[in-house]
Order: sequence, then C-alpha cells, then structure tokens
Amino acid sequence: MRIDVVTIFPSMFESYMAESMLRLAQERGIARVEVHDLRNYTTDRHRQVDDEPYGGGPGMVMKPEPFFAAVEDLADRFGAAQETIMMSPRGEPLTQAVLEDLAGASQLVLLCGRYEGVDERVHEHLATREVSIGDYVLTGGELPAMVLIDGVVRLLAGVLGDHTSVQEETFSGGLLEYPQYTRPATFRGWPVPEVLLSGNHSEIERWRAQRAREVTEERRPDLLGPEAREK
Ligand code: 9D3
Repeated sequence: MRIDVVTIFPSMFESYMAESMLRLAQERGIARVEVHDLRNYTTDRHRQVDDEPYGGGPGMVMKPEPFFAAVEDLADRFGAAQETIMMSPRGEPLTQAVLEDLAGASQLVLLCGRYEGVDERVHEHLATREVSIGDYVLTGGELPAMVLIDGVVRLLAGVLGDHTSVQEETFSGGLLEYPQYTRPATFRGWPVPEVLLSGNHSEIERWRAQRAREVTEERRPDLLGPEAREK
C-alpha cells in the first residue's frame, strides 16, 4: 500500500515514521508512506497557505490551490489514489470497520488541515472522504492522520504476527479485553486469580469470556446489543 500525506508540518511525522511497526512495514515493502510539504505547492513569494475567510469571522482558512496542486502532482507521479481523505472534525468517525475498508486500498492520500478550517471546495471537489478520530478538538489533522496510518498499516498482511488476526475477530466480536496477568503470582499482596494458575484450559476460557462480558457491560454497554444496554 502507498500512502501520501499532505501537511504544512511534515516534521511531525518523522519520529513516528522512524520507529514502530511502520518502519518494519516499510522495510518489508508492505507499506510506503511519503509526507509532502503543502508549502511546496504554493506559487507566491510568501508561500502562503491560508487567507482570511470570505464573509468575515475569526481565524484563517486554508486556501484551495495548494491542496489541488499537491493531489494533482501525486496523481501524475504515482497514479490516482482510490481515496483522497480529508482529516476533519466534520468527518465520519474512524472505527475498526473504516480501517478494514481502507486497508483494502492500494493507494491513499491523506490531507491535513490547520487553522480554523479548509476552503469548502477542497472538501467538496478534492476529497473522496472525510474522517474524524473523535469528538474532541485538536489543532490539526496531523495526529489524526498518524492514527489512521497506524490502524491501517497494522492490518496489512505480514506486518505483525499471525496471532493478531485471531484477536481481531475477538474485537470485531464486540467485547473489551479480559484482564491479563504475568509474573509474579503475587505482587504487593495482590494475587493473580487462581483459575489462571490452575492449568485447566476450559475453565480459563470460561473465566476470560465471563470477565470480558462483565468489563464490557460495566464500561461500554454501547458495544453490546440494545437488549443488553437496558440492563
Ligand atoms: C470552529 C469549529 N472548529 C471545529 C470543531 C474548527 C476547527 C477546530 C480544529 C477546525 C479544525 C480543527 C483542527 N482539527 C482537525 O483538523 C481534525 C480533528 C480534530 O480536531 N478532532 C478529531 N478528529 C480530527 S481529524 C482533523
């Protein structure tokens, strides 16, 4: 998969790209992520990427031309992407289902905004999709873009071990994780639940399923069916 990111803060991506599973994925040829400076697509002397809003109001709005020039240049060089995604607080919420959908694409372009917003023509005529990572206000689309990249790339075959596919099914099953423990068997007087030391694997499986259910009912009843939510 090829992912191109357009941003006025390309350096924000450096440490994330240099570490983590993303480097592994790039070394294995599974993903190629390139970050492009939006200012390189300006044509004026001041390399201006924003301007005052028509109709007045506070803050600045990002100009459309550099975004269009960037996406068109990327299409010329690498072919048209399946999706051109605007990271935006108005976007559809990012979920595991959206990540799974995006992981099926061979090429993505991610557009990161800053300031109070981006000229509506970018949303309407350039982006094929808009994605938000949740209902809270950040200062720009860069961290959301990294969140999306992280979630998509880890789904690509061969990035992580085989064990993850099984865990994925568990999560898609809609429950939170059961509690996990490692040594020591007693830490500061707090013991590991005895069943986990028993070696009885069917008992352990039952205990884990029950705890996962309890934790989910307690913390995220919205993940359970509407019936369970009533309780
Ligand atoms: C005045 C209304 N604001 C929207 C709540 C304007 C605004 C604030 C912050 C517009 C953009 C931003 C910067 N945020 C993002 O670009 C962003 C974001 C976010 O803030 N939260 C969750 N997901 C995302 S994806 C992009």
